[in-house]
Amino acid sequence: MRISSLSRRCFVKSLVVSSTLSATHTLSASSVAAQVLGRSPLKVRRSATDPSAADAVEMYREAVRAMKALPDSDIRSWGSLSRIHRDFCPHHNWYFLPWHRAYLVALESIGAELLGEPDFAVPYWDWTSYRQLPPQFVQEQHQGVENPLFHSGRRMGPNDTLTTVLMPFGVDAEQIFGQGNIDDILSADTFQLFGSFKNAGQNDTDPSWQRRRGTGAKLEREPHDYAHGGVGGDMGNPSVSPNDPIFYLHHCNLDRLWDFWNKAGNPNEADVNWRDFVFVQNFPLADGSASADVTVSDTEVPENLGFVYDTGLGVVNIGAASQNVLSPQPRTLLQQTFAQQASIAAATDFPQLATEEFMALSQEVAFSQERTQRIVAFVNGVTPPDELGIGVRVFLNCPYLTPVTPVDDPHYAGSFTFFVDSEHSSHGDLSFAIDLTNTIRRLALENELDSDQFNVQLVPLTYDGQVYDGAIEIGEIEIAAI
Ligand SMILES: [Cu+2]
Repeated sequence: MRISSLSRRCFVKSLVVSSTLSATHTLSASSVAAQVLGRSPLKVRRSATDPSAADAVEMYREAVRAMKALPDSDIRSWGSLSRIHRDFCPHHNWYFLPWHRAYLVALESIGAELLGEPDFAVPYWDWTSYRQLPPQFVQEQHQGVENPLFHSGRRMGPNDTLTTVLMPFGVDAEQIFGQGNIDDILSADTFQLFGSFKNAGQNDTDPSWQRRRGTGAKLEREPHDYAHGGVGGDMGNPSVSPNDPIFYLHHCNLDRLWDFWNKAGNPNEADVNWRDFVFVQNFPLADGSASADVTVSDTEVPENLGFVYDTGLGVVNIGAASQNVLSPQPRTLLQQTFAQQASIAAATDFPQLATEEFMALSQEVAFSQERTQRIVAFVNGVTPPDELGIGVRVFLNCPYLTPVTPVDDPHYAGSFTFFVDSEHSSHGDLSFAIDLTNTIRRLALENELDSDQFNVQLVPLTYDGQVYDGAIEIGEIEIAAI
């Protein structure tokens, strides 16, 4: 395992305690680094459901117990850590992955400190291979005392799987968490298509952009959002989701997929407004003395943060990012804006005429071997429903669509749900990116693609599989080659 000493130095340099702290609270760069970077050899994050990693789950159980035992005023306590997410978490924008990686590293450093176990590493919940909660999380008691990994109020009971909790919701868990969908997510060729899109208006690194909505890409929109809703209870609500100890294992698996995607040769975002962005004093240091700044580009390489995944050993090569600047392309090709927001009910059609040129381009993209472009539908300006537990299936050009058309229909393109609460969204600020490329290819092969229009169709459903008849407002639908 080689670690680039250069990147390590860069990380050390930029992870500084805010200068607003008094001198007595200022830590030297090297001690901050020692706390956050861990030590050599690197910690290994292992699968919580791998029987040989049972000790990792036991260590996590003890770390959670220790954090729950701290007074709430300690910035490392379980409640304080959860409130960091409530107060700072970015969702549905391009800081989603780096912010949650830094959050996991902070938790890991605190756990290592509290346990006196430098090897402490957060395990991950690989929902692709194991659709139940890991067994250590479902019993109220453990060895005669309260189990710190249990959390009351979950929708998902001890015998449930993501399949059984999502099926009534009209969602096929295999379509969301199955290897086929994960492979499709991993085949994204730009960072934003993989890890969610920036707010289109962002033109600097002002800290206010951290919480401004961009557009959720498939990784966030499907496995991320649906596991939150599927586990349910606090997990379904971004203000309190980290109260449930499964939260960190869920995010650890998303982080593992990001690492895997990078190690497969995909570079991160080259834009300086991503790379140079600073999460200001978001993350507590292991000794609880202060909270540190973290710069996005310093989160890119797990090895520099002191950990590796058991599935992704190897040296990452993402230095190419700066050479691989993607020229910003004009995105809008087909755009439909609704003067009054359109409200969806049952199965609602949004047909748009397309030029011959655009139809030709979309087929070229769909059949290209290189996959350097995608045809993506952006569903923008969405106001979520008042209730939790609503999802929307997206279909393309289906002539016989009804609310019960299944997701294995060739016209199906993807799903989105609402991991939001009133504190985390305002009117019309949600946006979802649905990759249409595979659906277009399928329909073209079966001669089911209309020659002059794309009809994006939205089907809202409730958790008990009924057509949702409340309002979900849509501001705009844009179809673009990106
Ligand atoms: Cu999350």
